Amino acid sequence: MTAPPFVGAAYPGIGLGRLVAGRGCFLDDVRLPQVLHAAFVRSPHAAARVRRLDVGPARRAPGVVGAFDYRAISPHLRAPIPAILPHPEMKAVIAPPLADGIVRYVGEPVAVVVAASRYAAEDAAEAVVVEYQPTAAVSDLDRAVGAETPFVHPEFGTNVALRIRLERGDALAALHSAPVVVQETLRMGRTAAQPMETRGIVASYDPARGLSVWCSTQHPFNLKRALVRVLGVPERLVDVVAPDVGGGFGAKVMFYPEEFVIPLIAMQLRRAVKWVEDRRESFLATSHQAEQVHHVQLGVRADGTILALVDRFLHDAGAYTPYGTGTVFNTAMTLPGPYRVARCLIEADVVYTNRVPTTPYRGSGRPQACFVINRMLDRAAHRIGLDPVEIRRRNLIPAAELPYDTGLVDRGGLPVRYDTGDYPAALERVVQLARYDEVRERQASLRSRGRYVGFGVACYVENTAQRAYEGAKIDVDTTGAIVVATGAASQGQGHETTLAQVAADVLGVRPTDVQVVGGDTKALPYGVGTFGSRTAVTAGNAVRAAAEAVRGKALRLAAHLLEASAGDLTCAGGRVSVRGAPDRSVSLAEIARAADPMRGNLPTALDPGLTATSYYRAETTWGGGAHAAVVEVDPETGSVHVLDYWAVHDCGAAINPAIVDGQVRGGVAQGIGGALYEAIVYDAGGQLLTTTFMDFLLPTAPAVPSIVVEHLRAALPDNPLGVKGVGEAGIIPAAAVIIAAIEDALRPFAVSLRSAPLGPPQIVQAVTTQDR
Ligand code: MCN
Repeated sequence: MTAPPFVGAAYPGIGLGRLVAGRGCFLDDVRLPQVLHAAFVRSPHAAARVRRLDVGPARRAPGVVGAFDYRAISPHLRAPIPAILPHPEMKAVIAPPLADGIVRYVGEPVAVVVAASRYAAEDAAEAVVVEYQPTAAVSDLDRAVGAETPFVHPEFGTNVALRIRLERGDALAALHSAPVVVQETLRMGRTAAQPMETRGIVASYDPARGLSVWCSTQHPFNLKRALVRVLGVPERLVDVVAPDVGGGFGAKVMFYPEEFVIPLIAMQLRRAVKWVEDRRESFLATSHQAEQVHHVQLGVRADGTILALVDRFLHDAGAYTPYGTGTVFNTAMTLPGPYRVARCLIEADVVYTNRVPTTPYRGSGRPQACFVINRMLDRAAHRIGLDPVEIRRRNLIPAAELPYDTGLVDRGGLPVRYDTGDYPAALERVVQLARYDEVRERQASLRSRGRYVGFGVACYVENTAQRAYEGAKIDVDTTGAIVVATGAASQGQGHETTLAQVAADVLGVRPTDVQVVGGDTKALPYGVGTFGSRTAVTAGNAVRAAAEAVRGKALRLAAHLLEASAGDLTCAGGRVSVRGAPDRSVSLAEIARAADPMRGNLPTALDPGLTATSYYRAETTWGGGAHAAVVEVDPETGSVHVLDYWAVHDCGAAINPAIVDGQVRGGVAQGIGGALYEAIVYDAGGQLLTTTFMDFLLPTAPAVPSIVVEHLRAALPDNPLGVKGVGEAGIIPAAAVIIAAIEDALRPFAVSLRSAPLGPPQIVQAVTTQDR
């Protein structure tokens, strides 16, 4: 019998396969002795002054060890919570960890109680006395910029936190003289990532060992830096670990109040403290995706060629701006998509409302941009009697024109330049896969029998790994175990497989021989985290560079041990051998032992240890592709059945095609959710009405068709692995495709669809009012 691989077998609870075997370690699995449990008191009002707050009754409740409000924690705060991507011109407000006399959204944390059990903490939280004086709330994005609106932050005298303007050429003049102009108000609503695992944090403190934090976060290294700043603890005394994270989808990127309150209380009480968000709390306290409303005009020639795009849009920040910018720039700079738009004017207002703050959600602003440009192309095509595929053909940037300068700039003021891609090839392939001609024939024949099927298509671009960096450290220990440490913790993206593959390829071992540790700040000096479809590019290339350095050192040491020249050696099967003389070889374990300066056989020119650390700083690389779908709509009930879905995408070289397929399919499923089901709804008073999965619908298995995914490998981007990101690619065009397909199905009813998500009531209304 061959020996089992090191990973997973020797160390239960780590390694590949543990998640499917139920041996993962998620946040709630982190169980520390004598841990206390926290429950937060949250605002029931969208806008109010706190007239009186008394945590005394909670302190006296059974099992309670402490109860805290802002006054109790503020003396221990050394700095405000930092923004992730601050913008110098933004009227930014980041909430303190607990409300300081004013609340600005339903769910804002006001006080916290810690007790021996979660039950005791929840009961005692109800005993906290809070008297609120409600004030007028801004619950609606459109009205937030109206004349009579109250202000979320009155000190600014406006609800507009930031206005951005991107411009190429004289778009207004071009629009004015365009023979055909289509105009629309398009909307994509608020939604929220719904990771299977909600947020949570455990902190323990010991004055000698410092602060140890486990957090269900996408950003462990940044969280460590923020904790150092906010709590004033020296860096060497703070560790953050992101254990297994059960989904993040962007919502676990930002810094949340609880992530500072819990460590602070652990330090005050010198006890371990744990808080795990429940689902209702997650709706109320975890960031949402911003609603956007676009007032857009597209001018085209009679043949459908784009002349000008003018878009003014509102982007809902919610009550605070803890993230800074990012999403709104993503929308603005990707609005032209893969189409040649010689003149455009894009203005966006980031607007405060009394709702949960918004931060990036998978796609981060690009699905909205894709929705807008593709909806407008469909409109223009319909107006001039052109096929929706044909209008795209006439406007896509040809592969020969890449790299292509869009004339726009990103949030750092740098030019937006599509590096590589073949957008027309993606469109042609998706149309071919869909058998477009047959779809039209089937549509006509079904229509004659009273069944309504429709076809939708959309093309997209995605800035991946936008000027991002990541680190990787590889250690081969004296048993031959290979550990790759990186800041890029996984939330389900399969990094343990793909990064192991990259290291294994270089080191000549099996991927199962490599253990990947993501998101442990003790393992690496400078790491970042996982977001913005960056890990393949950043961590992938950092792992490759570190593995090459380790391999180089292994060859040099082996040359010394085998008395051979390094150039004559090969690295395969976990051993370094002399080419042509396989019996003259040493294992990686033997080499690592030789690299031990105490007991080994280390030439003086080499540093000890079979280890290397590398950092990779990426240039933005642009993914892209085309998706298409066929849906059937019942005009009487408004129900939509997605019959077929095709996705053709370019992410450069795929490290692991099966994982890439999974990422694309998962993204499409989420996009179908965003098109048909998932809506965060507030009432006029700013109360959140969707706080359970009965109210907020997620797509279930029957709602997601089998999705055909094809990888298009255009020219490879300029990084050693030749990879682009793909984690968000699937979601970007999905809403544009589905809504277009519904509109196409309902063509006999002459409906114009302008928003997502669209549920049955909205579809029936569009049919019955023949909304044009
Ligand atoms: N990959 C590959 N070849 C490529 C590109 C990527 O094999 N050319 C692999 C990567 O090695 C990685 C996966 O595909 O295992 C995704 O890679 P990448 O595009 O680099 O994205 P990240 O790993 O940085 O993941 C972030 C991205 C984002 S921004 C969101 S949001 C998202 C997503 O990934 N959230 C997810 N996918 C998710 N998938 C799951 N299951 N859960 C989430 O929360």
